[in-house]
Amino acid sequence: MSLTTGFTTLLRRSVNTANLRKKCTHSVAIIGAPFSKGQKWRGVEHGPAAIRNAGLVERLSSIGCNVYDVGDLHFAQVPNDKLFNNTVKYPRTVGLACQVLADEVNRVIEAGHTCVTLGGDHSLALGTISGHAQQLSDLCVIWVDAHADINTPLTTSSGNLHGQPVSFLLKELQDKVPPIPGFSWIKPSLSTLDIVYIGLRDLDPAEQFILKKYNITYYSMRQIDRIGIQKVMERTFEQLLGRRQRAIHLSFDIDAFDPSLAPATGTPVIGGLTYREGIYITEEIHNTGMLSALDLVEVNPALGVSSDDVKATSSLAVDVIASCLGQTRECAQRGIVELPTPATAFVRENEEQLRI
Ligand SMILES: [Mn+2]
Repeated sequence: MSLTTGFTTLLRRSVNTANLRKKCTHSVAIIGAPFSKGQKWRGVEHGPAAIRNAGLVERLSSIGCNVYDVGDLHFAQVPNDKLFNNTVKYPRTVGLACQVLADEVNRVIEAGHTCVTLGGDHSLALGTISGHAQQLSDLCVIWVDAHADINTPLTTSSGNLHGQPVSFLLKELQDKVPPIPGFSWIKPSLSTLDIVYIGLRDLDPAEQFILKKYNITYYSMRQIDRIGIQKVMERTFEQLLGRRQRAIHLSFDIDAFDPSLAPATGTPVIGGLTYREGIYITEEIHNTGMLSALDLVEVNPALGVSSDDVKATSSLAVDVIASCLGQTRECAQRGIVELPTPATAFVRENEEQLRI
């Protein structure tokens, strides 16, 4: 272990201790963001309902969270929303939805909740991260995804904005991002050192160029195979939290998982995270005590082949969120303070029956 790693571990331990009490009274706000215009498939707007139906609120309550479900936001479709540059689809509609969402996230964070946003497609992260940064400008981002979602409006081949949100957020990229209708309200809030990708395995050529040229840290599936998820998380925290403790924004695309685990999603890519790798990531993020907002996006109940596919994908989403918020595979020791003994367990009536 290097000196820096040792120091980081020490720092993280002290934060954990400081947050132990906070965990018991953890307040979590859930925002439903039923939005689909950042990509081509219908159905992803039903993601929030699918995740709620898989028992999200009950699960979070059962692990000790105080849950405030603010319900689903309403997103208007802007009329005559023409292509930008003959390529980028629904710019005004996506821009407006993200603005509405940013305001809500801002409000929820200001009120002191941990903010959970249920997507919806990944273009929404532009709104959640912007809104989060309006309250906590020093935040960092962990982006768990099969894709980097970092095309610019000038490099995208599909024109879908769910493949572009990161390019709008990075300060260093702004001379490459044209002003597009619907997005004038956005202030880029991140530097390239403030974001780490995990799970990548399907990158466009321009995205590869951007990651390399701007020296953005990413742990691809190959890298996870090479060094293991434990090292990946250690290095991630060393980069993002090693110098100072600050809020984490986790943007989790369900397609980071292998499609065998999360089949109901729009852009599945074979060779993704195992269940254990995904849950390890979220457990470690919880253990930092610094998670302030998380997005769970791209669950599309219309795309499962069977209802089992949809159930598997939605309950995986619930597991990810719960594990971000304290559900653990370790002994949690909740509720029970003492084991029952025969003396305390039997009521008098039973005792009498035993005598007979
Ligand atoms: Mn994504």
